[in-house]
Amino acid sequence: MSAKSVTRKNRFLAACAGEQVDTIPIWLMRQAGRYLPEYQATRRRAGDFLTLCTTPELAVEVTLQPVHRLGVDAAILFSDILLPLRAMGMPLTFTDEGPRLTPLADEAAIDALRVLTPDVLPEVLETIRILRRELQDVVPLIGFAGAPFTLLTYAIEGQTGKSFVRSKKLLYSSPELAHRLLGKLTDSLIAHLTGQAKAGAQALQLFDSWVGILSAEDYAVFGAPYVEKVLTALRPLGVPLIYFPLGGLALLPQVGKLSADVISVDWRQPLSMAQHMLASTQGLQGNLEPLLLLGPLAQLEQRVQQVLLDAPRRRYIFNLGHGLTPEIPPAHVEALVEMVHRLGQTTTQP
Ligand code: 1CP
Repeated sequence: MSAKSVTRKNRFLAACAGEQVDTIPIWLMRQAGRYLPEYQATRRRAGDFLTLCTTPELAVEVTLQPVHRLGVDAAILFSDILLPLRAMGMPLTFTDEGPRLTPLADEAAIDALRVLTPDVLPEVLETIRILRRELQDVVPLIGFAGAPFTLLTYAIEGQTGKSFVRSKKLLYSSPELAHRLLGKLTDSLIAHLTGQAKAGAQALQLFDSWVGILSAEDYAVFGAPYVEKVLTALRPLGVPLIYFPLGGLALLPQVGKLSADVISVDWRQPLSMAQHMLASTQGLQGNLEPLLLLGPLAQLEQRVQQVLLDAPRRRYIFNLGHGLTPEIPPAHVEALVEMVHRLGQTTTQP
C-alpha cells in the first residue's frame, strides 16, 4: 500500500503490518472513561459500571465518544478485563475503591471455575457487531483481554493487588494449583478473544497490567508460556496481536521471544532502549508518560516530539505508557492527537 492511500481509516492497521503510513497512528489506553464529561453522563444513565459494559447500546456509545471527539485512529471496545472472570463463575462488583471479587480460597474453588467458550459474553459480542457497522468508514476496532497472570492476581486477591502476598503464596506454595488456574484462564481467554475476532474485532490487545511484580525467573514459569499459548492460538485468526507488559522492563528479553506483532511499552524507558531488547520483527506502541497531559501544552509537544524521534520508523503506533486518568483535561488530549498527526508526518518520510 502506498502512503498516499493510507488515511485515518486504515493507518493503524497499516502500521501494525509494517506498511508505510502518511502519519503516525494514535489511540490511547482508557480513551473512553471518566476524564470525558460525555462518558460521565452515559455512566450516570447506566447506573453502574457493569451495566455500562453489558448493555450494547451504552457500551457502543462510550466506545465512540473518544473516536469522534479526539480523532484517534482506532476504537477500543468498551468492556473490562474482569468480565471473563465473572463469566467463569466469580461474582464481581465495582466499588468507588475499584473491583471486588470473592477471592478463590482453595483448590475446590479453582476446580469449580467454568472454562469459557467463544459464545460467552454475548453482550460483548453484540457490542462488537454494532461497532463494526458504525465504524465501517471511520476507524478499525480493537478487542482486548487481560493476560493470564494479571487475571490470576484479581482472582486470588479479589481486588487490585497491593503486596500480592496471596498470589505469590499460591505460586510458591502450590505451584501445581497455580498452573491449573493459569491453564483454565488461558483456555478461557483464547475462547473469549476468538469470539471477539469472529464478531469483528480487527486487532487484539492483551493487557498484562500486573506482570511487573514478577522476577524474570518467575515470568519464565508463570507468565510468558501462557501468554505465548494465547498468542499461538489466536494467530490463525489473522488479526494483529498486541501485548502490553506494564512494568515489565526486566522481562523485555523474554517478551522479545513472544510471537506478538506489536509490544506496547510503558513510560519508564525510551522506546529505542526497549526496541533493543525486543525482536526486530516486533512493532512498538507507546509510550508517553500519561500525566504529562496535566502540564503545559508546550512541554507536552516537546515530549511528544522526543517520543516520535526515538520511535522506530516502521511498525509504530503512538500511545501512552499507561491509561488516561480522570484528572486529565480533555482539551489536552485533543491537542495531543493533533500534535502526533502533525509531527508524525515528518517522521514517516522515507
Ligand atoms: O468508574 C468507572 O467508570 C470505571 C472506570 C473503568 C473504566 C473506564 C474501569 C474499572 N474499567 C474501565 C474500562 C476499561 N478497562 C477499558 C475500556 C476501553 C478503553 O481503554 O477506553 C479497558 C481496556 C480496561 C482494561 C482494564 N481493566 C485493565 C487493563 C489496563 C490497565 O489499566 O492496566 C485493568 C487492570 C482493569 C481492571 C479495572 N477496571 C476498572 C478498575 C477501577 C480496575 C482496576 C484498575 C486497577 O486495578 O488499577
